[in-house]
Amino acid sequence: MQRRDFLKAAGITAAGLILTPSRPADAGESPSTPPPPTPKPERPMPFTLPPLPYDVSALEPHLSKENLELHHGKHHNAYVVNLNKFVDDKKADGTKTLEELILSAGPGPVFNNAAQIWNHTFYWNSLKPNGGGEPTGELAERIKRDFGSFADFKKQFQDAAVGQFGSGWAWLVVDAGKLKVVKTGNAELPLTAKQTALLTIDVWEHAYYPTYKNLRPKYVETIIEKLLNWEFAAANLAKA
Ligand code: MN3
Repeated sequence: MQRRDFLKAAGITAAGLILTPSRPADAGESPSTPPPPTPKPERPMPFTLPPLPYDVSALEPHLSKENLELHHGKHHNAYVVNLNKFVDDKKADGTKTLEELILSAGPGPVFNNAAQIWNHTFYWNSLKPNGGGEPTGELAERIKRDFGSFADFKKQFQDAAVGQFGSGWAWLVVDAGKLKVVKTGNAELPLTAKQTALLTIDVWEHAYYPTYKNLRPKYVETIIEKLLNWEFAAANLAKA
């Protein structure tokens, strides 16, 4: 039998040969030589931290680079690490989408971490450098129809964000065809109330303390005037 035929018959492929760990020629077989570690089977991480949609310093001076490094790199990432740990421990189903997990988990740590991943990704997209101002087109008309004026919307959004007691979120949503401002506590989100989110502001203290310390009203006003991404809101409205 030719060597090539033998390898074929034995089911050994060229790739298989390459993957076989090689040992140094002088490793010998002495009993003191530890066996090569058995590699852990590769398990893909079902949930990943989406990158920021802009540079980490792109929202300065309104939100500092340090603020975003902490908020995205530490807080948002921690929710991803936690949820993957729950999947590893068989406490969460890693084959589900984030939305499916949020809707099926029930109150508790799996819901909290899944929802916070979703909320933060939505928050980063709700902001953009040189944002703010007023929306145009369909969204502008719907705001006028459902709030009276942009100024009335702005006041409601501001009041919700400033008035949320403790940690939570302020949202512009579509609820049964009507635009509304709502606020949610902790990790709660419009999805569970069958509302479609258009924009959000994170009012957990970690969102603004590095830049604004305790001045939540100043943070909220700055977000609305300088950073809101109305194109993102319009795209969400189109899908609602
Ligand atoms: Mn946050």
